Amino acid sequence: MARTPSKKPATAGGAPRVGIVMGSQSDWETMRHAADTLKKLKIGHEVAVHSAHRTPDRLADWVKALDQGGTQVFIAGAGMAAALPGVVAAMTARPVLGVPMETRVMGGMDSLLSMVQMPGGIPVGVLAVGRAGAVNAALLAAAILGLSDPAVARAVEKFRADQTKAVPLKPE
Ligand code: RP5
Repeated sequence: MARTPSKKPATAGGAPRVGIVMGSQSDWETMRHAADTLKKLKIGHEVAVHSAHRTPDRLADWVKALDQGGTQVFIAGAGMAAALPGVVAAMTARPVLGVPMETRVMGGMDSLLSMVQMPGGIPVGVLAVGRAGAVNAALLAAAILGLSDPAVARAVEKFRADQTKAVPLKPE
C-alpha cells in the first residue's frame, strides 16, 4: 500500500489521517481524484486496494491497523455490489464515506443503491457516483478534520474561494 507524503503530520499513533480504500485496481481512475484533492489540501492519507469479497482478511487487517493508529476518516470506493464501505463501517466507528463507482450495466445506480442501503446502526455517508463523489468525499473528510484542526478548516475555505474565483462569467 502506498503512503502519500504530506506536510501535515500523521496522527499521534503514526497512522495517516485519512485512509482511502477501493475494491479494485479498476476503481483507481475514479478514486485518484479523492487522493489528489487531499494532496491539494496537504492532508496526510494512505491509498490501498482491498476488496470486501476478494480479500476480506487483508481488508480487516488494514482497517484495524489504521483505526488503532488513529486514522480519523475512511473513504471507500466500490462498484457493483459495493459492499466495501459498509464492511469498513462495520469494523470502525470512525466516519466512513462511500464513493459509488460508475458501472457498465447500470451506470452506477447499482453501486449507489447497494452502498446507501445500510442497516440502521452502521452508517456510511454516501457521495455522488464517480469523480464528483471522489472529490467530494475528500472535501467532506477535510471538513470533518477541520472541526478540530483550524489549519485544515482554512485549507478547505481557500479551496472553496479559489474554486469560486475560477468560475468564468461567460463561457470561454
Ligand atoms: C467491485 O467490483 C470493485 O469495487 C469494482 O468497482 C468492481 C469490479 O471490479 P473488477 O472486476 O474491475 O476488478 O468489487
